[in-house]
Amino acid sequence: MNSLALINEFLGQPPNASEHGYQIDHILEFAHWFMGALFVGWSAFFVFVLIRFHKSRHPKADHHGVRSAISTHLEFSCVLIEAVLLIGFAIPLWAKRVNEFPSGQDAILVHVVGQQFNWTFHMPGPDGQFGRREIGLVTNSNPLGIDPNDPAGKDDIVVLGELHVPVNKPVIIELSSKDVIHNFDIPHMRIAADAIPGSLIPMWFKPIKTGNYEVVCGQLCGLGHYGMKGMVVVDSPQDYQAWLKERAELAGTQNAPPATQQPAGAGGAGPTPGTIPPPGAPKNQNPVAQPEQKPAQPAPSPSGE
Ligand SMILES: [Cu+2]
Repeated sequence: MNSLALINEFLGQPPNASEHGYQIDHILEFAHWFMGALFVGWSAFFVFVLIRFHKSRHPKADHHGVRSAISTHLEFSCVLIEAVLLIGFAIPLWAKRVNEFPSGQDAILVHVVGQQFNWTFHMPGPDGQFGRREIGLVTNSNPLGIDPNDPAGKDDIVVLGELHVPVNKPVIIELSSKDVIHNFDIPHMRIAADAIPGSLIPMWFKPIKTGNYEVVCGQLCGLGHYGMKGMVVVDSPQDYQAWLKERAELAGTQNAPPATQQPAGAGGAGPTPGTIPPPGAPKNQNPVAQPEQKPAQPAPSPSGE
């Protein structure tokens, strides 16, 4: 890191861990120094004016005012520098980020869904196909409402709060929200985008350093907003494969068809794989077997009502 970039560190920017991040950092670095110079310049000018035009030196107001054009030149220079910053650097970089997506074959594709107050990650599993999602199927044990009858969804991987990705491979995220507007922000990866209900927002990054990177919500989304955090773990390719295998095995048990559709004899005593509620869920709840249940409705009573 050069000494000029110290200003980013001083202002709390965490170290960059993504391929494109240095470009964002350069713009931020320049903008921060420029704003610092403006702050010092205008503050000095303010003090100068206070002294130069003090009442004791000008007992009577001068109706002609300032005759020198220097302040006009200064202001015009500021506008020019800001225009260059915006049109010359910021907009082209933004255009590159949103227009030049990596091709689907080289990239990891993840659906990220925000809700009050956590992030859920949805990966397609070994078949590479996302299962159908239906808001009416959302339950505590099926937070994304994956259709249990869709074969493409059987091997899907759904994880709450922690996403693993391999290093040096682009990650394409398709972002959405189940309730209000959130903002999916990974400060170390220099990316952030709003998660908007009803929209699928694409974004991407390429991690270049292994490690754990915090995900935060960048929009004030409710009382629990401060705790809406997650983690992106950038693994070595071997660690990533091991994680994927482990999650795929878990998915095989979690996304089993509803108990009512399992072959005779499959659902013996005790909970069947598809009906294990997540920790903390009401004990009598059997959401997978009741696909018509809406999330807003109260949990069924023990009588089966
Ligand atoms: Cu949020």
